[in-house]
Order: sequence, then structure tokens, then C-alpha cells
Amino acid sequence: MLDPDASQTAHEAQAEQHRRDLGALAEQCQRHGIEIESILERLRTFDIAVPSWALGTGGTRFGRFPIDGEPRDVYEKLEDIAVIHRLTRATPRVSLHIPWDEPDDPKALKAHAAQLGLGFDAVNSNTFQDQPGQRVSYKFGSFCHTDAAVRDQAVAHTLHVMEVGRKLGSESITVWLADGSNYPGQMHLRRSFERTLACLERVYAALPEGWRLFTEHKPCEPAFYATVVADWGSSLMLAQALGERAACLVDLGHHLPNTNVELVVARLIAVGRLGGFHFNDAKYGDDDLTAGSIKPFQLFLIMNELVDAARELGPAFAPAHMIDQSHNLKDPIEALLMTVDNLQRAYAKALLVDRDALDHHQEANDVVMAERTLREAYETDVRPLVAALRERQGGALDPVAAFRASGYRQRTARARGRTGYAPPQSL
Ligand code: LRH
Ligand code: MN
Repeated sequence: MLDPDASQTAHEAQAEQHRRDLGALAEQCQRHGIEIESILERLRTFDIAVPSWALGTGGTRFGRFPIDGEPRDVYEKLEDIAVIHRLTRATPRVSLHIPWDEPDDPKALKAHAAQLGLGFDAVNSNTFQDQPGQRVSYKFGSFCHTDAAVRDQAVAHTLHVMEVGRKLGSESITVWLADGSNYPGQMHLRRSFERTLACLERVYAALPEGWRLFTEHKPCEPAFYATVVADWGSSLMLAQALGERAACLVDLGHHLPNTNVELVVARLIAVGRLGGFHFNDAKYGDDDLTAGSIKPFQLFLIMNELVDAARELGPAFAPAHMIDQSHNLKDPIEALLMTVDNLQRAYAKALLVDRDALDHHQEANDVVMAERTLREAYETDVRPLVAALRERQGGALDPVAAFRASGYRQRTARARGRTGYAPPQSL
């Protein structure tokens, strides 16, 4: 666990500077009639689920570069997530992928998580890989497959994932289907969608009490000609056909270049079908990079739609905030600490938008003043605010610095064995 002395001294050094920065920000907000205490209260409600599959180093087909001290099983992954929650106070839940992180004993894992102060968010099914001993293959799809035996196997797996999730205390499942084709003519574009809906209807019929089902769209990869659930329209058609407890999950990286993702979010909010997010960032494809690292303004504009909707819809508007990233070069814990900080900052900036002024300028078609009102919030340096929230909740002012000062990664390297590259630890 963390070495309290080392991080304490690092903490004090920053504390004084932080207090000055926070004071300056409070004054700046005051000038705009904004009480930062009210912003802090609302920011406190913004928490995020960490994906179990992002605690080990990720890779591409060109290679993977493991680091020392990577978690060897789902229990150690929870311990690493507990460190992230300890430092950020904003990641109280874990999203599991099954079978990648399937626990032998869900009840024991639930108890281990509770001990670490963690719970479980959406579980994720996997019908995009063939497992050892599997009867039939998903090579040509799962829910869309022409062979009923394959569809039955995929539905059975998804029901099993929900059963594991129920034992863990999850209340939702995310279904992402890799199903699609690589060549024109290979797959019937309407029948494949109809078969997919029919399978989802069997899953929806088995949803445990109070659960939600999220459908996740993606334009391509691994299918490179047509993907069955390629875009938000297809995902929405499925959710609306299934029922009230079905909604659409927006993975930020699952949009073709230059797609206006905040517009997609606004459309799904308008019909009450925004189930949640897989936050990450991308420059080209489904790059699964650190959220806010490539397109921070887009992330802010997405948060802006959430804050705007919450103003009208109230606490009932609660899309799931989950991360979905692959850490090929960064220490996974440091990448996730940066991700949480970027997400909290984007949300804090969205909370600073003067919405009455923005409404006024929009209704008056005052383009310049409307854009300036939005940019004013985006350009505000909210780092002291997010740090203050962490500090008040017993977290770290600077989580990455505190993590490095703690020597946690060196300790896990010794405890878990050296599996590869030792990441830099200097501050
Ligand atoms: C597909 C995806 C999906 C997960 C997987 C790990 O690209 O975004 O959400 O199942 O990544
Ligand atoms: Mn995803």
C-alpha cells in the first residue's frame, strides 16, 4: 500500500501553492457571480468507473511492451483500482470484462472489492473471441450469425455474464458486438441486423430486476466493410425496439473522423436513450488513448451537453461514466490518474458555463457572444478546483506525483515479479 511519509512531504510542498491558486480562482469566479463551493458540490457527484481490462499494459497487433509489477489477476487489478480511488476519490466502481476478468468466486471478489471501498459498474460480454473449448466459432459473427447454434451460444454467454454481474452487484451490461463483414455481398445487411435484434430481445427478456442494457456502436474493426451496429442510429434502433431499460453507450473513439460526437450525445439525450460513456480519446481510429489527451475541447463540449441536460432533467439524468482505454506506453495507473483528472476538469469547466447568458445569446443569434460565453468557461484553469475536491475527500492534490512518491509500482514489481519494462519513477 502507499508509503504515507513520502507522499505527505510532497503533499505539504504543494499545499501552500494550491491554496493561493484556489483563492485566485474563487475570486475570478466571483467576478462572474459563480460560487465555487456550489461547483465543488456538483463536481463531487461526478464519479467514474475504471475498466478491469485497462490495468495491465495493452498492445496492438504489432506488439505489447509489458511493465514490471503488472497485476496478475482480477484481485490485483482491484488493488490497483483502489490506489486510483485513494488518490482521486472519484473511481468507486469497476467495470469487468468477462471472460477476461471472470472471477472464480464472484461473492469472494465482491467482498474483496468492498474491503477496498469498491463496487461494480456495468459488466461487459465478449462474443468477439473464441474461447478454448468453445463449441462453435464467432468468426462470422455472434448475434448476427446465420447459424442458430452460434447465436444460441452467444446469447447463453451474455446471460451468464449478467448472472456473474448480478452476484457482484452490477446493475447493467454493455453489449458491444464485433459482428460485421469485410467484403460487399458477404453479409445480408438487413437480415444480420434482424437476427441481432432477435438475440438482444432474448437478453433483454432476461435482464435482472432494475438492470439496464447498453448497446455500444462502432463503425469498424474488426469488421472492415460493414459493422452490424456501426453507428448511433443503429444502436438507437436497437434500444428503442428493446424497451425502456435499453440505452446507447457512446465510446468516444467509435466515430469516424470529424464526427460531431457532442451532437450524437445531444440526440441521444433528446430521446432519453443516453445510457453512458466509454471515455477515451483518438486521433485516427479506435485508438483508446487517454481521455482529453488529443481533443480536450471535444471532451468539454460533451460534458457541456451533460451539464445542460442535467439542468433540465435533474438527478434522474444519470448516464454511466466509464473509461475504456488501452495503455500501450504509459504505466496504466498513471494513465488512469491522468484520465480521471482530465474528465473531472472537463466537467468542472462545463459547470462554469453561464447558461442563462448562453441561452440568451443563442436565442438572440448573437454568434460571437454565444461562442465567447462557452470559451470563457473552457479557458478557465480549473486545476485548483479539482485538486481542492480531491483534498477535501482525503485524496491527493497531484495524484501522479503522489503515486510516484509512494513507490507503489516498485513494490508491486517486487511482489508480482518483473514481467518487462520498468517505467520511469522520477517526479
Ligand atoms: C470495442 C470496445 C468495447 C470493449 C472493448 C474492450 O472496441 O470499445 O467496449 O468490449 O473495446
Ligand atoms: Mn468501448
